[in-house]
Amino acid sequence: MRISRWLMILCLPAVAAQVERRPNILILLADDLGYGELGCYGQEIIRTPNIDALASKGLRFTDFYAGCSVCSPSRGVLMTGIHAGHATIRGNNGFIPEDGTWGRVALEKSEVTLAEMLKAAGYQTAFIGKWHLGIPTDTSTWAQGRGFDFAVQEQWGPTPEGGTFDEQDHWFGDREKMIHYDYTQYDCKDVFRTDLALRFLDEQRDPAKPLFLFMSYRSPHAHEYDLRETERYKERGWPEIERRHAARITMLDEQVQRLLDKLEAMGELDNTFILFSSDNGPHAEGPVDGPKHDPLFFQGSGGLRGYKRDLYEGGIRVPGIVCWKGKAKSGATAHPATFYDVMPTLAEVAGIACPAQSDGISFLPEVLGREQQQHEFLYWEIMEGRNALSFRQAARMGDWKGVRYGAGARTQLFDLRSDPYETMDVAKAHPEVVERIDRILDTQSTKTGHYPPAGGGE
Ligand SMILES: [Ca+2]
Repeated sequence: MRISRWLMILCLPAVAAQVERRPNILILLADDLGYGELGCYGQEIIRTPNIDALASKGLRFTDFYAGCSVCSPSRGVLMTGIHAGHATIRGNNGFIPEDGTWGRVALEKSEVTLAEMLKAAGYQTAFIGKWHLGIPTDTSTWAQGRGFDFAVQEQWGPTPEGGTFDEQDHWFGDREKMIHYDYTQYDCKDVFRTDLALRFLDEQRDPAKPLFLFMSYRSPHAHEYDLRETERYKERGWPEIERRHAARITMLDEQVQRLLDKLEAMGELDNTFILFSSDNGPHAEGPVDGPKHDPLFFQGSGGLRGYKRDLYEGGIRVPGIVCWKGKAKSGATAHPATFYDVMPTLAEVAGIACPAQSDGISFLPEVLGREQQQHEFLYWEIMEGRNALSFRQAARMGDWKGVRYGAGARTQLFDLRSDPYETMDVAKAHPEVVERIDRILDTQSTKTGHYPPAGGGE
């Protein structure tokens, strides 16, 4: 009797703590990784066994979409749950009316970030890697200023002191400490970032709180020119830029596993909701004066039309893998979901209300095998240049996909069910569908001085 009472006293608080403890949340975001660049999405050359294994244990979305087709706006949509037509950031650079120039635009302080939402719910929040949502000269717009307790951020552009940030430098918090990334010390930048994550978990993890960790990787973006690694795929005899491209993806795959192994060793993995994705489709870029990566070399878009900056499927449809041990169903789903669904999804995972700003619908029911609410439509837009032709819009409504290239341009229409590669514009045959899509495209883009739809600013 005495022993059992002692056992009860010993066990009860632990059980209660387990029940109360919200799940950890881990976002793994690749940079410019195409729909077809993982084995689990049909890639036959580049090896990604660890991410493939993750997908086999969880749910693989076949129709998962980034927030936009280029870095900043896509990441802004992910971080705020607001679609690109309502978002503050709609291109990597925006028009700055105050001085008539084009430059970086930061998330508005009125827009709640994922980190702010989860921090308010008691999470320890951590960010490592590429932020791309702030103004270089204003650290209040950096990750540390937007809800992350711990942040190490790669930064480039002008410094407040009138200099230029070295893109290899990674800054802790509010510029209180800098670590220079030296490629001769690591096989690639994502190894360095994973080392930072493991050190954070060893030294600064607060076990009393659930964890939100956002790993914002570099691979396979073209801007990592210098690479110590020289061995992977050497025997294939490919052009060096293609060998490096494949090697970076395989190394990213290895780094994901290192992090998962660490979380498992800490006993944190089982109660972790994991989302793996990419911020946009594959690129066709390389060093300024060097050869460019050919996205067809490995069929990076998986055959989908278009690449980074396109609003055809190849620019926006990306890998989307969710794993949550014992909870997420396994297999594949064709439920169309997108970056602005992530905020309501994570709010539901954490058991909290989603900020009203979000345009998204939680896809957690789909992950858990329950009845899933569908979108009436999905919407994207991008303003990457400085004239009306640079303004692009797209909407998906069921299997219909409408695309407009240029402000005021005619809407192209594709039937994704019969034509997933968007080869046949069937707008003329379906004027009633075009009319419905046009209504979406005409109403979903709110006005913003940073991205005037008719261009201008020059
Ligand atoms: Ca990107």
